[in-house]
Amino acid sequence: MQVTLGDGVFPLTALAEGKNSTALALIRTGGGDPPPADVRPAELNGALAHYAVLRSAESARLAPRTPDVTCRLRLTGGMARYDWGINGQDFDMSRPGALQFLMAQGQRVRVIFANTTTMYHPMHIHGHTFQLGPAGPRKDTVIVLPGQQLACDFDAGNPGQWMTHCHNLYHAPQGGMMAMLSYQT
Ligand SMILES: [Cu+2]
Repeated sequence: MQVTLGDGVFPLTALAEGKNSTALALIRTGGGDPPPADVRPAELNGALAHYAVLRSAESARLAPRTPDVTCRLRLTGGMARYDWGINGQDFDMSRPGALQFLMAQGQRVRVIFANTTTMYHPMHIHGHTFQLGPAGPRKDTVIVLPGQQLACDFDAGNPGQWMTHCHNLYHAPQGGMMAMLSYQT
């Protein structure tokens, strides 16, 4: 999207989804007084585009297919003990095979993230992109809301051992909420 600015001082305001906190920057192309710090552009009051209303472009869409393998990843842990994990396990870098999910090249893989925690987790996958639903968006990071269960499909066409992990780095610093997806040869 391209925005053409006129002459003046313009607010660039970001609104955090799920809470009312904002961040503000100013773009100055000319003279004039800045807007007040609590300026809130009316555009921020529109409806959020949830995954359910997004559609992938047909050229990027996975062909309809029943999954060959399903990986169930419960997102676990909490703030009190700071014990973020998957299926109750803290990923151990020295024993990556202890928390891995197996697949084979050519399979349609379904990953089901079940968020049992009270926080949202942006779950990232390496080497692939998820599709949500039969015609939903393709994404390499999906936000899983507290208490939500989200099914994400991909085609196993990139052999290797790939991590899937929470993209909040403080939930998966060198372990924590991460798991390995491993192709079997
Ligand atoms: Cu997280």
